[in-house]
Amino acid sequence: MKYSIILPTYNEALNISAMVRRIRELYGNDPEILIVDDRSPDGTFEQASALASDIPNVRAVLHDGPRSLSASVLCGFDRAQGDVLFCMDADGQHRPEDLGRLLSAMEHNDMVIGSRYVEGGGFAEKWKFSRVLTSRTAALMAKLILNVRIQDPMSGFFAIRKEAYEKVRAELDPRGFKIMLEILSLLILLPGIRIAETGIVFAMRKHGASKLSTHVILQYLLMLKNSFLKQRKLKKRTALSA
Ligand SMILES: Nc1nc2c(ncn2[C@@H]2O[C@H](COP(=O)(O)OP(=O)(O)O)[C@@H](O)[C@H]2O)c(=O)[nH]1
Ligand SMILES: [Mg+2]
Repeated sequence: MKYSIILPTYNEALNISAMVRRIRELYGNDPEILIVDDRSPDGTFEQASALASDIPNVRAVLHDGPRSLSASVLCGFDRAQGDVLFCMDADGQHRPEDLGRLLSAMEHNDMVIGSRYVEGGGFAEKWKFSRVLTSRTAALMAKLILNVRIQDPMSGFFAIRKEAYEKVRAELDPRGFKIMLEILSLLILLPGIRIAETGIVFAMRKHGASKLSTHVILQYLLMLKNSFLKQRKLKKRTALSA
């Protein structure tokens, strides 16, 4: 199976080389690796370009337009050449060790979600109770509002078949930061789509700081509302064509 790994970056100059090195230690030349940088001021793109010129199958892409995590992931997915597309954080929180299990699960599925809350999943180091509570509440809201029956729709570590991605591509909002959940909320409405969850262990960020700010909660609520409306539109369209 030809697969591509998309690593969105914003100020990950201290993490990106180690991440690419580790992926290659485990999987060699098999995956295409696309680093999609958002014009980081810390020199991440220069690092990514150096990696791309030294290593086969590594590509450095500069995302233009307003800075956005979702738009960067979409930019990577659109350019990737693999039949299976992975999305992973570049800061060390998503472990390359777990990718192999997601890849195996992709043999029989259209989308595989890396989950901290199923067997084999968890946290490498104890997370603050308040953070786990926020993550669980966000997941519960996604379940209630979007009917997404997945334990960990917030993990951000996932794989999808390019074919399945293309079916929902036109509906995706490039402004957000939870692209996995957005894709999932639309894919569950399509007939015959197989989705699975596989355990992943969330590690601590290696260097630097999280890019998420306080208004993410508001952004998240807006995203739920918009995804809910999109689901309604898609359901109506499907009912009309049935
Ligand atoms: N291209 C791009 N990458 C981003 C942006 N925000 C975050 N990232 C990357 O997305 C991944 C997850 O972001 P992070 O800040 O660690 O989120 P957290 O783990 O939820 O705290 C990391 O690889 C970041 O460098 C952005 O606006 N654009
Ligand atoms: Mg992180």
